[in-house]
Formats: sequence, C-alpha cells, structure tokens
Amino acid sequence: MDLGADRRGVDIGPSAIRYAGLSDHLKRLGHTIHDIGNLPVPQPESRPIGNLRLKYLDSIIQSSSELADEVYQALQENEFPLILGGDHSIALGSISGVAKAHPNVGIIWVDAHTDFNTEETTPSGNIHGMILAALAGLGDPQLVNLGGWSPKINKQQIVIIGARDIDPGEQALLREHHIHVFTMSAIDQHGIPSLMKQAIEIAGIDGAPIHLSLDLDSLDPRDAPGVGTPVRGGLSYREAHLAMELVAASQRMISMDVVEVNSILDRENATAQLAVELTLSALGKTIL
Ligand code: B3U
Ligand code: MN
Ligand code: MN
Repeated sequence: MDLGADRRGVDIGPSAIRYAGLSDHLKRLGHTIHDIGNLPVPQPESRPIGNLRLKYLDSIIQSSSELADEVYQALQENEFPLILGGDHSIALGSISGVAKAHPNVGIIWVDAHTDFNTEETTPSGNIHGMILAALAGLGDPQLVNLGGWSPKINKQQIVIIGARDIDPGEQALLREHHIHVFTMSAIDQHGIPSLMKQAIEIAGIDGAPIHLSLDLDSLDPRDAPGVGTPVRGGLSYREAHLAMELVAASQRMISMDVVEVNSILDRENATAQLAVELTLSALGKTIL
C-alpha cells in the first residue's frame, strides 16, 4: 500500500523484504511461517484522490478493514501477525485487528514522526501521518471508527520512540492528550536501555500485550536510505537492534508492523535487508 504517502515505492516494500530473505531467516530462528501474500490494494493512479486533506481515504478504509480481518483471524489461530508495509497507514488495519482480539493492547511506535495529525492539522493530507491519532480516537470519523468502535488504543498505553520531526498541530495534540513521546534528544540523554524498559512498562501496563510498529524512517538515513521521508539524526544501527532485542526479551509482543521501506529510493536493497535484520532481533535473534 502506498496510498497514505506522497511518494510511490513503498508498495513494493514487502517484495523487497521477502527478497531479502525474511522467511528463510525466520525459519532458521525456529519459527514456522505462513506467508499469506499481499492483500490487494489499488494503485493510486487508478483511484480518485478525493478530499485533499484525507487523500485516498475510501481506498485506505477498504484495505484497512480487510487487513484488520486478516490480523484478527491470525490471532484467533494463535499466530503472530507480522505485517509488512507499505506506508504507515497499514497500521490502522493491523492495530484495529489486534485491538479487536486484545482490547488492552499497548503500542510501541518507533518512528521519526509521531503520525499524530488529524485532517485539521495535517500539512500534507497524507493519511500515514494521521494513523496513531486515529487509533487513539482523534480525527476523521471514518478513520477513527473503522470496524465500528473507538478508540482502538488507550492513549496512556501509546509510546512513541525516535521522534524528531513533529508538526506544530500534532505537537499540540500530543501535549493535550499526554502521549508518551521519547524523542531523539531523550534517547541521547537517557539511552535506549532505560527508555525501552520504560516503554515496555507503559505500553504493557498490568501485563497487557504489546504491538510494535516499526517505521524504518526511525533509523538514521545513513543506515536506512530507502524511506519516503528521511530525517537526519535518527536511531543508529546498534540502537535500533538493541531496542528490538529488548522488546524480544520482554516476551510481551504479540504482533508487529514493518513499514515505509521505499524500494525506489533504496540503495541495493539495504533498507529492506535492515528491516529483515531488525525483525529477526525483535523475534528472538541474539548475537550469541
Ligand atoms: N508529519 C508529516 C510528515 C510525515 C508523517 N509521516 C511521515 N511523514 N512518514 C505529515 O505529512 O503528516
Ligand atoms: Mn510512520
Ligand atoms: Mn515516519
């Protein structure tokens, strides 16, 4: 899916991640894989853009509700849903499906951005920048009420990590709703180990399960050049791995998104390979 972002190229992210060997590596780690393939998503060129403050809303709603059903189904069958994007708007579907199965789920959202815009605050009209707000119950009613209920996630159980590019309107919303945001400067000051420990405690309060949403633009563009909206000063390769390893060690994660790998902008599939490596760390790979 790339209907939620301005630049084309994240729609082929899942192919690039598969090509980088995701399934084989996961099997070597001892996991059993059921790859159900790609869900059908229309090409932007074939659909009306619609409201310019909510571009491609109708198509995104349609795809999100199909994804929500698949994720819910997978959890019912005791599978671990690993959802490959695509732009970050896929998290509307994935997390709605998770929240239907586990209403107390918390979210760790690793991202250069906070994706907390609404149709009123967005500078771009791109829905991938509005998804976390929608999951928290803020914004356009169609996004917010996907599947017929809202909010999907308790605001106090949302933790954003790696943020360094926040729009003025979303900053106001994040403050008003007391969302936990661990910015890059907080990471510089306190370090990943302490902040991840806090993040796991906040998202997973009272033993709640955790969904991890990993936007590859959280990493520094030197390590992850293949993303649509690169922002300097991101997580280092080691910080990102450590964050994933700490999530794995917590044994609380029940589902995960890997999003925003843009293969048109990538260099020799480096970002897709990094996406695979980080997924492996999140799913139990250790160095020794
Ligand atoms: N905050 C900006 C930019 C952006 C959000 N998410 C990404 N880029 N990847 C917006 O358009 O909402
Ligand atoms: Mn994002
Ligand atoms: Mn981002």
